[in-house]
Amino acid sequence: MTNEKGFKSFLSRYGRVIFDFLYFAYFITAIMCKIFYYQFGSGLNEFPLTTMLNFKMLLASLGIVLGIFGFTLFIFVKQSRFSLFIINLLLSLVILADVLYFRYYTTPINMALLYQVGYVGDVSSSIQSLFRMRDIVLLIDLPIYFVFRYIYKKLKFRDREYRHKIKIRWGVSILAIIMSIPMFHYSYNNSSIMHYQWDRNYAARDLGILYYHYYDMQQFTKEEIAKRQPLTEEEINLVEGYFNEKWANDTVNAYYGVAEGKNLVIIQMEALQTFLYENTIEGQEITPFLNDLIEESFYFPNIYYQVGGGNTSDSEFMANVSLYPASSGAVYFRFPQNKYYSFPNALKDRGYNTYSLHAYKPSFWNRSAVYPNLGLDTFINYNDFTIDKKVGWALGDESFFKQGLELMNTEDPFYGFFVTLSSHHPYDAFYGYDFNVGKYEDTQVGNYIKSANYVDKSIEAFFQDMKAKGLYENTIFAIYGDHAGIFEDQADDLTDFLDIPYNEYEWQKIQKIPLIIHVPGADVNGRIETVGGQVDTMPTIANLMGIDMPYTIGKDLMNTEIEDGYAVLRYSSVMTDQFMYLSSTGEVYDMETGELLDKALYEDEIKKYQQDLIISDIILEKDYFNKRTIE
Ligand code: GP9
Ligand code: MN
Repeated sequence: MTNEKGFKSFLSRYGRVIFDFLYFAYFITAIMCKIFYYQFGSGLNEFPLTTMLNFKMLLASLGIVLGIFGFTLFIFVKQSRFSLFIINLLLSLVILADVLYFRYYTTPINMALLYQVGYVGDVSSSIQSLFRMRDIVLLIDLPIYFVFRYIYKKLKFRDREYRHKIKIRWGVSILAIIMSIPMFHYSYNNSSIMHYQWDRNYAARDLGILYYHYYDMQQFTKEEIAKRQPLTEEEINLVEGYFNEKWANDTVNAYYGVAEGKNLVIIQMEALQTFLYENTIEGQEITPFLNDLIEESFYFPNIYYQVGGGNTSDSEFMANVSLYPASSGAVYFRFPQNKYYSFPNALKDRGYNTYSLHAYKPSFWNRSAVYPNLGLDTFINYNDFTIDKKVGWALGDESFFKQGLELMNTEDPFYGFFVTLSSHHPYDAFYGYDFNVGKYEDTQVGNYIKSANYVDKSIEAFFQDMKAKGLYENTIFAIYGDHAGIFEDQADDLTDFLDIPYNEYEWQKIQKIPLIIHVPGADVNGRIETVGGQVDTMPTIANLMGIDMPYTIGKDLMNTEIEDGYAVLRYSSVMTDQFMYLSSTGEVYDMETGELLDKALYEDEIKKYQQDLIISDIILEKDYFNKRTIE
């Protein structure tokens, strides 16, 4: 009797509080389980559970969950159970969307998708096919809220305990917020945040899916605000003046349309620099196939790479859009949804099917979000290939080309944008590759040379396949390297191989990538020594295909006099056939001899060329073409 009485009074005194605690514990556990399901189900985090990486991810996630819980409780202190239920529902739906999206794109959903909601109808069948029964765990706990509600009503707590309960709720909320901060900060401070600019999956892996969404929203909002700022009068005058002058000077159009109506194949080769071509080692040509091809093609030996923080993806952007990449970070992450006058879109208008092909995860460099906006309609990626022969990061280039060709519809006119991968730094995959590199055997430079030989063979096999399918004659090919492959840590071996001294001038001089444009059957070829950069590829191809692309920053190299050639690098160095201005040293060198020149004499010319960067940055950062076209 006394016991029962004691229990009753205990219940009437603390019943509500205990009830609250049970519900709060359920809420936190449920969200943590869902996060766990995402992190390990996606494979971003791997067992064993007890690694430092997993610990930091779980700690950061718990910190964030406690923070969300604390704030919700603080603000909605009177309707806390219902508010927490709504939060749980929303987070569950977001994580479910992440799970489904990840299964196809190997990345969680992101804010940039808001621009693509129109496509949801097209993908609803694939959403269904991506759903697995076990995903129910993300929603299965939701009815528990109603169970709590039912029991609460049944228990009929006495109203005089109400104030007591509110005070405790405030206390709990503040405690949760205070605890959340060091938890999150410990993990945050011990993670490599800078990696997130290359692949946001790293943000999800290191600090959990909730942090990923915060990071994504923060970046998205920043760019959205910046690009919504109205264009100033000065910016409009600058951009319009620039294009008007460019068009007025665009008077010669040699070779216009020689490849009109042909299919287009662009091969962007990973990390291959110009010095590998038309070069030998131990008496053998490094790239015998492409060396022969050069003889029957337009070959441009003086093209500098112009990539910035987006490396491969910046190179892709320049080839398809002919604008410079972003002044910092990767343009694919910073401006994925701007309005661009891209070449794939122009080709689509002319009835081409457009493909991008790359045998790596579609999330990398934000490709899956950017390609549709560039008009690259079908992205044939890692998920679509059979990884029958791995070389380095993923599928070897040889199989990549072979399978890629089969995966495209080549019955109708097509544009295939092939981005190779095997020759990726540090070339370890080529230890033991059968090609004699003499004293460079087992060095990075040696492996790099071998990788170039492998890529050469892969492209040769691809050309054979194109011929066997009867596609070769009706296709224009452009082949180029995306950026440097050997960095200054290997300067000793490389300068030894090239027999050049090691200094700023000589090093910059080899920062060139090859560009080969091959038009079968047209009997057009030649060596074009004009200095240029990656922004020039697209206008050059467009001229050959007879397509006008007025809003390009680059120039048509076929129609630029040698003395008018130049390349501005992303960090504002300038290359011409006369001089080299290096922004890192602030010096101007004679391009031929490397002698120092009087900078004052070149300042105006340098500024004139650098204007390209200023115009391109306005177009990107203000999303210029979304606001204005130029008549
Ligand atoms: C990854 C590949 C490599 O998909 O394109 O990118 P990189 O590291 O060269 O920028
Ligand atoms: Mn690359």
